[in-house]
Amino acid sequence: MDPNPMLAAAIDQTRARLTRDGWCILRAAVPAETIAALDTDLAPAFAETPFCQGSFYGDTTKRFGRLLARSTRMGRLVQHAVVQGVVEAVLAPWCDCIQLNVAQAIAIHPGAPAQMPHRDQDMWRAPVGEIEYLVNVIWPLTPFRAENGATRLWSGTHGAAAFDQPPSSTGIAADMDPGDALLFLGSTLHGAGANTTAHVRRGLVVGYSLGWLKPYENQMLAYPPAVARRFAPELAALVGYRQHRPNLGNYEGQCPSVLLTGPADAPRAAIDALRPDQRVQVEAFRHGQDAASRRGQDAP
Ligand SMILES: O=C(O)CCC(=O)C(=O)O
Ligand SMILES: [Fe+2]
Repeated sequence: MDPNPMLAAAIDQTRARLTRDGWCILRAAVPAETIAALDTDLAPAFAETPFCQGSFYGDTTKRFGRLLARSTRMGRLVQHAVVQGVVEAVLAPWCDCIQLNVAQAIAIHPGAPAQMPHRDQDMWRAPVGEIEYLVNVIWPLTPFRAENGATRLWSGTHGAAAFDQPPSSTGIAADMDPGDALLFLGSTLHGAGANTTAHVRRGLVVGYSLGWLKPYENQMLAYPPAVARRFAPELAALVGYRQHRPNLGNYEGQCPSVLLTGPADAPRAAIDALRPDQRVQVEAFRHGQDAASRRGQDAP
């Protein structure tokens, strides 16, 4: 039996909504006070970060990454049990393990026009309409309303619908309060809305992708060993201190988490990190070789 049937049910229901519509909102996923404290931690970064440049990001918006290095409260969002369970369930068909793709803060300032509708997984030039590469989660730091630039989404535009004509509607604004979480697939059409109010809309995007992809945010530079050493082991694994079997992302042939506990320059043996099916295949081949060499020795 599942050790936590309530959690399993929440994951299942959320996954079903997400894969049906391409997005869904998890209401009151964390206490509003947790988000308020996080917003306070990030206030200096919001103040000192210059405006973005370029028409995709938008020059009336601000963004900064490395959120796990900026606030210890961030781990709680990144490792939210329902969110992580949903993401793993959605992406499991195409990878051995997931990874953190991004943890970025976004401010949409007064007067910002709507962002171009887009699919986040188009950042990878890879087959379209067959695979989900990414699940994104937006955590509002301020209320998200249609007027202040709440993320807009187009239901049913995910998966193979990528080949359909772009919708003519304006989409749906994700009306949310701090503590809520918006989940959407990497294939779902969406974009930040226009901010027609006098107040800044602030939010966080936490994205997870297939573990074998090049992540949007360079996780090893964002969280070098000296920083990742402070993380829970599972969080360090999520930012890349683990191998994606077989052997991907190794350090000197070993799990890169060796850098969290030992010296970087120690001599190391390369050690197989294979999926169970590959291990069986390799061992069968090896046994075949051993049997052949024994027959060779027995021969007169
Ligand atoms: O801030 C938002 O509401 C969405 C931003 C977004 O989709 C992006 O920058 O890729
Ligand atoms: Fe996006």
